[in-house]
Amino acid sequence: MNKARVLYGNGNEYTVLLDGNEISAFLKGKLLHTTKRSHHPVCPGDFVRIDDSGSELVIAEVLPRVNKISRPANYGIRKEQVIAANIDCLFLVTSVYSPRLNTGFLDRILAYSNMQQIDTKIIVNKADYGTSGEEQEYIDGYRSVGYDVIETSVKEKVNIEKVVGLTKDRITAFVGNSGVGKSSLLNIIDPEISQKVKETSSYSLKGKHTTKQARLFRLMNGGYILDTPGIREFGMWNMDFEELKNFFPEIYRLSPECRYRNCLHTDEPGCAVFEAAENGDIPLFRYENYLKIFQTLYDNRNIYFKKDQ
Ligand SMILES: Nc1nc2c(ncn2[C@@H]2O[C@H](COP(=O)(O)OP(=O)(O)OP(=O)(O)O)[C@@H](O)[C@H]2O)c(=O)[nH]1
Ligand SMILES: [Mg+2]
Ligand SMILES: [Zn+2]
Repeated sequence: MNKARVLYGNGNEYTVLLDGNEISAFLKGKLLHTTKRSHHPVCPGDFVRIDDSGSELVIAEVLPRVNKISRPANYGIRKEQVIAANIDCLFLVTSVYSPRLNTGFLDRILAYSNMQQIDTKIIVNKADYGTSGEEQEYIDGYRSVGYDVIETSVKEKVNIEKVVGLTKDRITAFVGNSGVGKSSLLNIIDPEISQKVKETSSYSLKGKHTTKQARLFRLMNGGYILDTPGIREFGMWNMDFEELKNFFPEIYRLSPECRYRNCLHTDEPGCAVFEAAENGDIPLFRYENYLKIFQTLYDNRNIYFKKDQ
């Protein structure tokens, strides 16, 4: 049996890369049935074993995932929908205008990708609109805690070369709200795939071109890019509220200075994180988002988090 990589799927037919060729393979039998808590047993980025003994190629086995990007399935919140797997790098794409930068959303994904140990960079697109004082404060805040923030403009071709350079020889997923410019970036990075990008899009009611399916594209530079549909909500699949503190780098770093070793940095006395946020030593917006996400995780602790996974 041969090992292949899944580029994208359509019903039970998947396009996989086998020995450098894009071919169709089918999902059948046991694997086709949705597992108890997971929706979509196979996703872009998966490594699979192909059974070529029959008249058509069959996906016989999905190999263990190094990491995954998932969210609760839209229907039935208790099910996990895996969007992509085995990602080397995540580009969290946002824009300064239409839609505006939403730090609550960014911080959920940043914590999640940190938990999955995926190298993550922030792209602030549509820089041609200009950055307001408030947005600049957010950008500076992310840089101060250690994130790479790249400001781009597809319209004015700003920093596109830099983004292309970062995609070389690796698998990069573009994730973010609808309309921030994920597909536009992909188009300008590699014009040859622009037609394929259109194939995975449809017109929404508002007359906008919008990606409806996650798909991996092979680039000329040897890298792969995963275009994903805009994410409106990002559930923190399988995250424990008590662990959240480990996924905010600046909070994690300050934790040893708190009075209590198991401080959750919510309202404990002698909390170094609270103090740092109040003094402006760490960005206040990040700490406020931490508290909000903590509350959500706590309220949903029996839905999102199961120790058995
Ligand atoms: N001014 C400006 N507009 C941009 C820029 N990048 C993209 N746009 C526009 O923003 C709109 C949305 O771009 P898309 O690339 O479709 O956004 P997306 O993130 O792929 O959206 P979904 O597929 O719905 O998730 C389009 O009208 C683009 O022309 C930019 O750098 N500057
Ligand atoms: Mg798109
Ligand atoms: Zn604390």
